[in-house]
Amino acid sequence: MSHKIFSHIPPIEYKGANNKDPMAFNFYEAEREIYGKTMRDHLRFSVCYWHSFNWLGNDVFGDGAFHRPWLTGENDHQDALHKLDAAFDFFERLGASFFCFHDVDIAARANSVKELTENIKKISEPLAKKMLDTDIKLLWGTANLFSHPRYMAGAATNPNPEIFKCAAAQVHCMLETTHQLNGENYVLWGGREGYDTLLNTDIKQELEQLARFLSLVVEHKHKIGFKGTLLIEPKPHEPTKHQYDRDVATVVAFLERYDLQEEIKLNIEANHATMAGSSFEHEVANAFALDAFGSIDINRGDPQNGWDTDQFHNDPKEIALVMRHILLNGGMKNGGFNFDAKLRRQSIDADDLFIAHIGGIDNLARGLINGVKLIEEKVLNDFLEKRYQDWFSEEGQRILSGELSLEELSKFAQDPEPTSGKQEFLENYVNRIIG
Ligand SMILES: [Mn+2]
Repeated sequence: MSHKIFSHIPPIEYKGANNKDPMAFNFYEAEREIYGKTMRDHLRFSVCYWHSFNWLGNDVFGDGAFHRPWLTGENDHQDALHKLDAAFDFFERLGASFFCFHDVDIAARANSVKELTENIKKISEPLAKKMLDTDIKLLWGTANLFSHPRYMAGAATNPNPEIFKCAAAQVHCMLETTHQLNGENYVLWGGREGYDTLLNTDIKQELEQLARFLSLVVEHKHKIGFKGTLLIEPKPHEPTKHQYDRDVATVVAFLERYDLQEEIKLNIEANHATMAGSSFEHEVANAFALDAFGSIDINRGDPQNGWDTDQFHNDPKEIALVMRHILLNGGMKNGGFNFDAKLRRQSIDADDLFIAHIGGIDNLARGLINGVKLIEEKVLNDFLEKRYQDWFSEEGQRILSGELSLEELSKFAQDPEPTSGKQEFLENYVNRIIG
């Protein structure tokens, strides 16, 4: 069939660190065991439908540049079936265990919310069969509440409750679909849950609406018995000037205010972290510190611009540092690394989609290996332990437990000898280890 554009590509295999075949893994050995778990189970990487199968390479200035035979422009059920075939063909050749999709990615184009629900139902059956035949699982499902013009002023935070109802209908459908497909998580990305100007926006009102919406989703999750985790994906801006879910700390504070912190965790996207002025490592470490870690959308931005370029991540050092936090906190649970990343517009060959993912997967595998090295050598952990050890003394514990008042502490205060933070030593050490 004309849509089999990957048929010339053999399954991607591990060929060793020194192999020069660009269509092979240098680091990712799916069955290699680390800490009693295979690399496959550590990484739980996922391919996303939207960038890889639903996008023609168009940008705000230019038209589609890619050859994607299943995107005919009709966007009907037949196209959806072709896309399904192509996507699973790709997942299998790559060796992916997981994928992710929005409602609109997988189904035929619809003119109404009701029609979208019908189209989702229609594609769900062949999709479930593909998953069963290939043993490829759904890392998470989500609803697109930002592309359709009805959502121009937000979905849950829209000034019009009729739009809130449309968003409710989409999430209702996708939460149930995700549940039926045994999805491991459900993600809510509030692309337009924010504002373009405060001149037309009531923040307090909109936050109340957002909290109500999330509470409804939580309630329905329990009603249908969905066991996966609900995840919010923080992003500071783009498409709106300001988004309410701007970063990990902001979302956690919001969830605590509305008593949702036990029900909703976070899907941290690497480039959203950098857009928020933090590092990816910071957002992951902060999510663990605040007991809110869920999953990761792995990508990167471009150091020379501030927008969301969604490039494939290619910095193994950053992954090693992130992996260290994940491993120290018990590893990935039902989250994973979803490649929310897209090709550059000039990468028009079918091979390019493989090469991009191979690089991304190898980068994660290399980061995992180096993250383990950072833990096993114990230099960082020993340093941290020593740095905070006085807090574990009897007096340190009395301060933390609240036994000592401000007045009592002021009586005992005396100037200690200063100690070095050793930042350069630690940086040099990390560079030496992960080279
Ligand atoms: Mn994302």
